Amino acid sequence: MNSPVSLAKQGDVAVISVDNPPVNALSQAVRAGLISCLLSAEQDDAIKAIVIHCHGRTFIAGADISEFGKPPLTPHLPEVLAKIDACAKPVVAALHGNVLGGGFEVALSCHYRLAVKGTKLGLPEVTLGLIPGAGGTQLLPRIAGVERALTMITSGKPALAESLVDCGVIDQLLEKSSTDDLLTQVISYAQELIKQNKGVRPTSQLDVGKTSYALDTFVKWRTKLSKKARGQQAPQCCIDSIENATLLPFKEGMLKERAMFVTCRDSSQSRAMRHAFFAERKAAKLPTPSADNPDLPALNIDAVAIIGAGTMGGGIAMCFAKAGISVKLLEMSEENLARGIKAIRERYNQALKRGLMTETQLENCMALIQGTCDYQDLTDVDLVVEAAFETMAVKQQIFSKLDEVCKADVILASNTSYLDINEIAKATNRANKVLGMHFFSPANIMKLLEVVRADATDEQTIKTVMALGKKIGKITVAVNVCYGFVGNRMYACYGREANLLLLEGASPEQIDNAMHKWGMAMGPLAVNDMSGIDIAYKARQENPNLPDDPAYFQAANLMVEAGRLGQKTGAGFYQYDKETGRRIADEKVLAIFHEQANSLNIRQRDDITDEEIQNRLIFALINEGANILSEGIATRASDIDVIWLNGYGFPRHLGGPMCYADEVGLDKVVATIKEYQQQLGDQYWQPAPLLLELISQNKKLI
Ligand code: T1G
Repeated sequence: MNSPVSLAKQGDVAVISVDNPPVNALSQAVRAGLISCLLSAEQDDAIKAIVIHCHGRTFIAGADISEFGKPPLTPHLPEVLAKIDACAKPVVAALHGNVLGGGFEVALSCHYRLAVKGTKLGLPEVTLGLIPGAGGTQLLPRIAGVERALTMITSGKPALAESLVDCGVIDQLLEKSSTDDLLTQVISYAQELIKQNKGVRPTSQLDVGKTSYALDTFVKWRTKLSKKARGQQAPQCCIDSIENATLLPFKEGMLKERAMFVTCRDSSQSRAMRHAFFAERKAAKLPTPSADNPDLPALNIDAVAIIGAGTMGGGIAMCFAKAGISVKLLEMSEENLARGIKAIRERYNQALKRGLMTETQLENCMALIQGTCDYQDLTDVDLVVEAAFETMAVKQQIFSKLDEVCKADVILASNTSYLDINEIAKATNRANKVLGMHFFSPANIMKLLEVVRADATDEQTIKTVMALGKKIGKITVAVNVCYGFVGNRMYACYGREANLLLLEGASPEQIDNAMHKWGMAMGPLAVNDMSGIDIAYKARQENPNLPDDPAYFQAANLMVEAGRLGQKTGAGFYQYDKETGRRIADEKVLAIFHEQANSLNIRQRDDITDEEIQNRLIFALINEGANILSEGIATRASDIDVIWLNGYGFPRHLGGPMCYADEVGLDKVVATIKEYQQQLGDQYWQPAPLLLELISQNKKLI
């Protein structure tokens, strides 16, 4: 089979070209090809300098992640980089696109680096539960200094080439051009090196520079990341390995880095985070055969309308404007419209203050958002997202009006969190163009978009909206209709158990602390207080199929009925300090729950453990997720993980509820569910048939 790496000569410059689409990942063939071509060029006396470049849209974007978890293949990447570093002739990297992970390590091992403006360079290994495994923690500090290395490696965030010139990572920036132009310019640079007799610059021989960082740097970074990346192993290993670069000779630092990389690579946290990486990309692909049908292309969406300029409607409008799509924002009154547009500008200003957008970008986004109170202004849009009140009557009225004024092929989407899209579609004569686009609050921040296919939704509509979701920067998952679709249906089970535990004697802080200790960013009751306990309360009022159980979400109902809606009323499951907004445990709620428990004959217990809280909330998620899979509401277990990782803050280093269930062991999950069935009854704790089936076949969910 042809090697993805080839060698050519331009005069006295050797050109090593990598061509391994789609991202020139460092597969075994690429690693072997690099070594072979490098040795040939090094042994060729006619060659005075060597250039490494890549075909396609990017320089090497990293190791081939799909090889992890399989028996490692030689040559290992550190061996390749050692040969580049030690090469007797100057090696120049020609960089474009996304120079990430092992790709950046290849570049750092080269003696010179030229990059097209806009090139992104980074070491994202930590986002996969890894540390750079081919010298990144030893090379980057030697070129860019300790602080820059700590920032880039522990965050995993790439930096633009323009910002890496001063610190010496990039030797020359080149104008945006084609890959060929880039190569021509880099060859000229190499020829200049030869003319000026500029030789090799092995990075490994650079000194980290003892004065380039404060003595308490590593202590400070360990403390910071123990909070910011709580429970994660890889960020701490990154710090340890970068500190080794300041303490040990290069070779020893490399050996210790490799050992830590292997430990991380073989950890459950990295397996979970690599699963998340591929699951998100798989979710973007429709599981239907028409997904690749060229006769059914996704439609162009150049102009949209958003119905409702409230928190959700405004956030959704921001997503489209940020992607350069014009937005008609419709409200029922000029006053509501003005308030909504003002709120949008304020939220964009927050992004500006955080350096996430420029003043020009902000004004361009605002210019793309046109307010109106007249449906007649919507006749030229390609798609509408309705984000109005969460009642079926209101939505059907809006969809009927939209059906009247919009062009025949316009897609009509609802942002409903729970309601039946099939019922909404009945208000139109275009049910094939109606579906759900369920955004998560705040819509301009949260990455998840559930694309809800109704019975009559046609393939082209689904395909169009899946592509549109990616265009506006969302992680999209196609799901089918049921109450609450996938995420919220599972979230109701999670919240149900939290509410029942309150009536059984656990306090809000015990439940929240247990879930925080388990890995959730915030406990369920603090989250309820933050978003408003009345939101789900109103949804339950609209739900005709509530379980026949007077205790169901009764703790939350009592809070709402007592006017304790959460932070917005100064009290909910907790009290909130008027000055600081700080959350304070409130004995009053315990008395309310105790009284309710007595009236419902629920035995209050003082032996509720953190483990019981954690298992009841998380195994309730797992069990409902398995039922959702059996019913075909979600088509892949990995899709359910993508929803929970990106919509509900499930810890990424645990991979999502389905991945976590496999890690715990389905037999243990089911055995615990059976214990709850004995202890708490059949109503909520019947093991999902799919779990039983997988155990009998010795299979897993993922
Ligand atoms: N390995 C294998 N496949 C990869 C890959 C990789 N590193 N990166 C992308 N793909 C596949 C992806 O699954 C998809 O496949 C297709 O390429 C397009 O990807 C030794 C140990 C580069 C910014 O973490 O961030 O190096 O679905 O849809 O939106 O120290 O891909 O088409 O079949 O994401 O244009 C470090 C991961 C690895 C970079 C492009 N590198 N990739 O985004 O395309 S660890 C990374 C990305 C490492 C060293 C360590 C993005 C991208 P399919 P895509 P995109």
